[in-house]
Amino acid sequence: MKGVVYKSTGSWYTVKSEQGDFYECRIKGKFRMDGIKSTNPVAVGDHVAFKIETKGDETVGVIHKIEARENYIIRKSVNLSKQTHIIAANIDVAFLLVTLNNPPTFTTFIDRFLVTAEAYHIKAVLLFNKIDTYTEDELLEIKFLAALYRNIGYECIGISAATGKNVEKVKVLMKEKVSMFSGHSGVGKSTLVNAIEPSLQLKTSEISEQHKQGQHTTTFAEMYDLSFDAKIIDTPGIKGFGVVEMDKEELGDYFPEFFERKQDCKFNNCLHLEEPQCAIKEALEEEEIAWSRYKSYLQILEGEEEHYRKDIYDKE
Ligand SMILES: Nc1nc2c(ncn2[C@@H]2O[C@H](COP(=O)(O)OP(=O)(O)OP(=O)(O)O)[C@@H](O)[C@H]2O)c(=O)[nH]1
Ligand SMILES: [Mg+2]
Ligand SMILES: [Zn+2]
Repeated sequence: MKGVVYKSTGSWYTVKSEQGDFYECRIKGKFRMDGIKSTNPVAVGDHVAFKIETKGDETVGVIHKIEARENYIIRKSVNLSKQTHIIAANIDVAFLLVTLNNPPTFTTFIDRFLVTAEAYHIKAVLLFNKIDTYTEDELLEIKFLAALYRNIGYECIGISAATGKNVEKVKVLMKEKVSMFSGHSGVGKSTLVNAIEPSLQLKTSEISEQHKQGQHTTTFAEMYDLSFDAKIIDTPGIKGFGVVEMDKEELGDYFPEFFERKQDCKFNNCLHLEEPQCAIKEALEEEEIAWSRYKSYLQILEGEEEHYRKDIYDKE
């Protein structure tokens, strides 16, 4: 049988079959996917093949195959075991909730999120939440930010999870897709999910309660079916994405407005720093590229040694 993983606890996986039934499954044998040494070979969102095995009264599913992933998001383990934890797979849209204040979301945080979404090949959408609370000046600031990111090609929507303003527009983007919501604590992720699907209320509060008690150091994601043919993956404790491993030369490729100009740089391995005839620096001077984006780029580039480790991939 074929199905999709909705929940994982590390040793058990809840799989929904194509017929719509849920099965508790184990995995058989060793899985090595995408050359990653991970603590969990099967993740929420994975498309799997499984068999039903019956022993006496007990029926368990056994997963024997994982379909190739469209994408997946990982978290590095904190120790040096070179293991990664796959949080979720096959995500169609990643929404980032942004608030100006209460709490503040800085452009560097937005840009890190977007870079990671690009690297993961996940469509990213920015939701400027709490628009019911802003002053005229603050609304102008939101407009400025939305224009900046729209100009690069990202979809931006001003919403209010509290009043329901533009929540329908979010639902339209979610239809027939697997979505994920990210953002700092307090930006309104739970409120938005509840506005989108009031019947999920209970589940989301359960999850955050569990999280508050801090019992779960490992994060297990869970997928939910929504009433309007959409799915969300809830990842408690994940405010953004983890940082992806990449080469310095690669980073600029995840800034779309840099990527589209880089063929005009004199050097094809230009890092857009002090190199002569750099198309990115020129576009920056012409104000075609935002300084805030370039600042984020530098910050991520400089943080590379610290944040980006290449050795977590299993190179055997
Ligand atoms: N005025 C207003 N308040 C909002 C809006 N969205 C969320 N809030 C409030 O902001 C606070 C935080 O919202 P939550 O939904 O709990 O935020 P969260 O992102 O789930 O936070 P964590 O679970 O800690 O990550 C709550 O008091 C909400 O009522 C909005 O659009 N307008
Ligand atoms: Mg929450
Ligand atoms: Zn350059």
